[in-house]
Amino acid sequence: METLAKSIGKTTRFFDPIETASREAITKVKLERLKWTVKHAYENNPFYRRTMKQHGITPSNIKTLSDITKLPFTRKRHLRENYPYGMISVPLEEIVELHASSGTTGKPTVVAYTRGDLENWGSLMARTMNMQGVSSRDIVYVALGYHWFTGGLGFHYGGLRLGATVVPAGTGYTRRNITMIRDLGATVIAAVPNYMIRLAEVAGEMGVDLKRDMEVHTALLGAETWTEEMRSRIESIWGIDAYDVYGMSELYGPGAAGECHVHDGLHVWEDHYLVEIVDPKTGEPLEPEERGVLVVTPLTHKAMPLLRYWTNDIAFLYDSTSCDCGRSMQRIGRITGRADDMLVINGVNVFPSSIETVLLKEEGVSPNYRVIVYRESGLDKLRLEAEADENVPKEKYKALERLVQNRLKEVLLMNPRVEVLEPGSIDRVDGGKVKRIIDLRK
Ligand code: DLL
Repeated sequence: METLAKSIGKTTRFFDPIETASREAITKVKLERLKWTVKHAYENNPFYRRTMKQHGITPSNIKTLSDITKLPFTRKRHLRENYPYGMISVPLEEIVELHASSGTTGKPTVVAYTRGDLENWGSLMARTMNMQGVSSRDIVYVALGYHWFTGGLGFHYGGLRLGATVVPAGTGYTRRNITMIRDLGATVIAAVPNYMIRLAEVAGEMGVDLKRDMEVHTALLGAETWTEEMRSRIESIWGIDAYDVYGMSELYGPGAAGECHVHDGLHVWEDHYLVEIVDPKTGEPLEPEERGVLVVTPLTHKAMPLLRYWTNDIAFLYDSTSCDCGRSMQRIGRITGRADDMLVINGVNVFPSSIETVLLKEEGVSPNYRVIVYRESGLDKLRLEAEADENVPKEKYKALERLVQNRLKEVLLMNPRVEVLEPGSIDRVDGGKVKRIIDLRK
């Protein structure tokens, strides 16, 4: 994995030859590794051995890639039930790093890495970042959490592997971050999309001009749902390219998939991850281009193999595996939400991302918003609260409310209440994920 293929300009430079391998070669690697993973889980993990026995399956039943559907799904609750070390499939002394989710909705989920796992993760992140135009000449400013969260260390390891200069900034201290991004001449920022907007707001307050005073050319963004409209906004405020990076702690962290410069879907690193899209209700496989739950089987995880992990993220698989960037790895559409984020409002399915798309089409409204759903006289009602941009005078708020309301009406097939608020009125977690949905019907 380590060899940097010949450099022939940004768009055709590959970190690993497998990125452009033939479909036959990719399928061969996937099948070999799938067999290894199932055997490893069966032989070294009591939870998987028990589950597979209950389903009457042994590793020898996995002969083709489609045999994977014989295996049951692994869900987050299985990780919680086996807290803290029950999913680990190597002796504890082989574990060199542990992370855990914050555990706000139950016990935390612990994820573990052997030294080999960390090397794979670093290589996959290097591959992703290289695809997104990062090189050894860059100064990568990592404005993501470094503690339990995998975001900070994921970009850190990837940057180191590329030979870039990595700044482990973390989140918080936003004014200091602006000063350091400027003074160090950082060229790449890794962050949560919303934090790029926050940084821009604070830079404005400090009189720092993002285009004149900064060297940043690229932002590597992920960890929460974001839209094309959010990308356009970030790109135009900063004058940079913004790339989508997908991952989750259970899949090492960031770096399971990412966008190339074509910005049309995210390439999945198929030699390390086998992905399926299934119906959220029945679990049956869906066709390409059909939206459903992303289910992932990591193919090289040693410390914590997972079989058919139900990510709960909603995406679709592209029909074609050819891309203008030259990579032959399959693509998924950007994540549009989590299966449990989907709101059913008077029988209509609505994702927060479709609300964001409408909202950000309007000049003057910021991406700081939240949606409150409640019930009145037996009917579902929706209130959208969104902050105005800094430069919008208060007299304009009412007109903005009407504009957004009219547009939302068409998407939601109902009449929402819209409130435009002063900048800074909605609580946010600095650099963290924002709670966009408040469902008072539950
Ligand atoms: O968020 C890892 C990560 C860090 C990915 C930085 C990308 C960049 P978790 O905290 O375990 O890990 O959260 C994983 O975040 O199941 C998705 O719901 C969401 N998510 C991650 N990347 C994206 C993305 C990290 N690019 C959960 N688009 C996942 C939309 C994303 N949602």
